[in-house]
Amino acid sequence: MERKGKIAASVMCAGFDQIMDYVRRFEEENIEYLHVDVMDGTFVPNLAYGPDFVKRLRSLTSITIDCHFMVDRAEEKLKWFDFQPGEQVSLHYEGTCHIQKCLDYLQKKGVKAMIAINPGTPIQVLEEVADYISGVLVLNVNPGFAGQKIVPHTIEKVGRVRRLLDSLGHPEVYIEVDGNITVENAAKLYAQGADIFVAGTSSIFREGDLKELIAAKRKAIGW
Ligand code: S6P
Ligand code: MG
Repeated sequence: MERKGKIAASVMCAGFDQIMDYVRRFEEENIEYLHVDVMDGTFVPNLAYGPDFVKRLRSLTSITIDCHFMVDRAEEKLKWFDFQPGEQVSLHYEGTCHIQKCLDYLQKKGVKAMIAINPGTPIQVLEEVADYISGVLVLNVNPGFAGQKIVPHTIEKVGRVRRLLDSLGHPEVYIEVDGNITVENAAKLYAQGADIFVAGTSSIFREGDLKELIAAKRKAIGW
């Protein structure tokens, strides 16, 4: 069966004065998701987008929001955001001791709840939450910043995650990959079973024609 990977364009990689120009281009190119990194300065050593930004962005585009929640105590901060049915939100396993409760809260709102795992986090943690998720976000870098190099073992880790989910009876749970997803890494991760590919400075926010950069990325992921 033909499997076409989807692209989640990372908003943090657009200069703040260029975000909406990029969003319009992404609409023309049918980019599937806008990846919005939320960082609280404690879970990761960086600060980024809050509830007002996400709300405004949602009102300005029809592209689905894909929110990557890199925060401590997600159980409190989640409630600050008015996530909508159909949107995608990934929560770090390492960021809350109430992961099942948070995922369940999102799923009950009709939000596609995802669990995110850092490069050093064992995949076995997925076993206890596989019934409460739509997807898994596998971090290919330690989160916090754009422009980092991939942690090598995270490529084959994606294959292990795919096989684990299948063995748990969840072939429908999809896998997103984030961090240094170059065209070359995208092809390798696609072969391991990844479904959604975050696009940042390594692929589309760089010198060159945006249409061509997107086409090259699509080609690597089954288009
Ligand atoms: C990193 C963040 C990512 C980046 C993205 C940047 O903490 O979660 O979503 O925005 O990885 O892409 P690149 O190609 O610069 O690594
Ligand atoms: Mg991210």
